[in-house]
Amino acid sequence: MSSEPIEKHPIPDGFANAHITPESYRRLYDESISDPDGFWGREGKRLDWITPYTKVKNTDFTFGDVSIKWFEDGELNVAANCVDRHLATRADQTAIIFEPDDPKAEAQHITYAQLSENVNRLANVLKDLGVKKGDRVVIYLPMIPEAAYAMLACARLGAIHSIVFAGFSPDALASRVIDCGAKLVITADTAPRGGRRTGLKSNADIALAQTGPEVKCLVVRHTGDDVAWNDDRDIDMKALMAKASTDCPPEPMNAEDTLFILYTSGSTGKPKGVVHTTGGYLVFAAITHQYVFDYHDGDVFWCTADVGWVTGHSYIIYGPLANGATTLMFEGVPTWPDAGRFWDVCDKHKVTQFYTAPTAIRALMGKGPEFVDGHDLSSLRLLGSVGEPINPEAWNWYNEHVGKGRCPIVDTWWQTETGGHLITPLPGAIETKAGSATLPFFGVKPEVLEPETAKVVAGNPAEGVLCIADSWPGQMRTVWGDHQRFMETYFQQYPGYYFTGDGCRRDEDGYYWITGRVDDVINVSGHRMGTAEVESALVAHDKVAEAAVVGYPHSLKGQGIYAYVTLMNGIEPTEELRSELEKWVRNEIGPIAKPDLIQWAPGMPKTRSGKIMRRILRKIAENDYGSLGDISTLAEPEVVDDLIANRMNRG
Ligand code: 6R9
Repeated sequence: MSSEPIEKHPIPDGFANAHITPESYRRLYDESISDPDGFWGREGKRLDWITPYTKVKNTDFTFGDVSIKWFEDGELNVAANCVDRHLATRADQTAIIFEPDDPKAEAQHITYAQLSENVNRLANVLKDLGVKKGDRVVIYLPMIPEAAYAMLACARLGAIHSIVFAGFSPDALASRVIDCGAKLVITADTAPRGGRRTGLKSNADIALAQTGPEVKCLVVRHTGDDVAWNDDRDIDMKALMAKASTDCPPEPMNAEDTLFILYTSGSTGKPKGVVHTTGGYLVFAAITHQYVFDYHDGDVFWCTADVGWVTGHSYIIYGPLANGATTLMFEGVPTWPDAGRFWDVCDKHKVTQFYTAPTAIRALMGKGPEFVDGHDLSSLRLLGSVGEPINPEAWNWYNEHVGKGRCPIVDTWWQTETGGHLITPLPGAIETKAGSATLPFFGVKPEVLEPETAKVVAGNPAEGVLCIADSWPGQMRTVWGDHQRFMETYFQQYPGYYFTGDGCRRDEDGYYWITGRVDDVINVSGHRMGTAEVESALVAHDKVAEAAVVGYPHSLKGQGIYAYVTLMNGIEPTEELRSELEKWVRNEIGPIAKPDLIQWAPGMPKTRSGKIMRRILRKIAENDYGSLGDISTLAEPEVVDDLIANRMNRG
């Protein structure tokens, strides 16, 4: 553990009137832990309830009996909370600013009245297609306003949406459609990004050929590009919306009815469908959006994530819209037409809070300060970071060049499973340190445990695995269709706790520093990837006998994907085969899963019982082969010499 004192950045002057101050943080945090019913019973009232709840928290982390319920006898509708209830006071306020990929195309300002009209029309379209409460709808769309309409239209009807990131392959799309039993896929003709176009409809065609004819396809004609059309299955969304009524009554939903499923990678098996429900999730998304970003009326909030990830769900759509905010949706990429695009957009729309990922910051940092330094950026009050630990160089660059030293940086640690921020600075209450997620949000009780003994490490400093001792309203409720897997993944290893999968240390001031995953999950440009997923894609190739995948430090992506591949007998390792395998993984999963380095491994380091020793593979991939530790238990220790001699990362 480093013993150098790390400089604390004080609360900036402009935050004296923040929603949460140092004093109220302490007081409310203590209350939220000692009296969760009192704290959340009050906070739940930030939403409009059709039937008010009388119970607040009813949760059990006991392995075998895990059950998580919040506000369980209340009824509400998420779309009514994100749209209808703002109409009396905000009908003409912009709800969504849409900034298209092409900087020359005009931005759209969609008011709450227009949002309401579009959501109601689309809900009626879905209803006419037979979508009812509890049905699943898969959304495979680019970052366009229709993605927001589709999410909210599902919520209005009580249908469960599952968004599949538009960068995923047809196979990945098909397996999710099948796993959740969706009856409808919503997609678009093509998706422009960085001046290039991806054929989403053509991907959906390949996926739907695998799912059976009962799944219909609703298509947004977004670019107008020509696409294949199957009259029995494909439906033009905008044409039907134009004819649909603008009035579709919201379905009353129980607080514990499922709002959405979002697939995420774990250390084993196929991605799992993380289930979030209606009441607790929305309360948590709304309160964190308001307090962590210190959102005030009139602010323009921009989260650069994609709606295909949880960050897009909670902080582009649900949190901001529940709060009646103005939220910006950006279709493009940070580096096109040049590395100044983010800052052009900030200046153009007078963005006040800007929330992005360290991987984007590092990429822009690498292009040089000239792309940011010429920009005004005086509208910015706060910066945010999410997705992976932010290294101090990136933090300092973000602070100096983007925030001009005036803006607090909120480094928000959370997960798909947590629904919203769990450990994060509150800008008016908590001083920051570069690289630390700082302190827990209200209602969150982190504990550091010894990985081997599961004992709580008391006092500061502490180092170990990060667990959470009690439930918070935004917590995932189950894995879709597999409650057993939910319990085994999160509640078995450390009994009585939610296990996050992350390692961490807590410093002398009680600040948390997330050190990264302790399981076989790697974090590539802020995207979660199970090494097992990439391995199973590789071994599905007929020339591959065995594959082992690990992460290694990558200067832009945080972690890169390093694959060790053993070929079938008699197959020659060639450069052509290497690129064929790269392409193969892209097609099986998506571009984000493409291995950065593939090493031909005539043999894998295995124990005598046949288990691959990943610890050794990780060390070699990290170019840290001097400290391999004990390899005497290996079946064939000599394979290690070959792997070291032919290692791919010599950086
Ligand atoms: C929101 C999101 C979750 C994993 C998580 C952790 C890493 C996210 C972080 C962070 C350090 C932060 N992570 N935010 N690590 N500091 N501020 O990213 O969800 O895609 O499920 O990833 O990302 O390892 O366990 P998700």
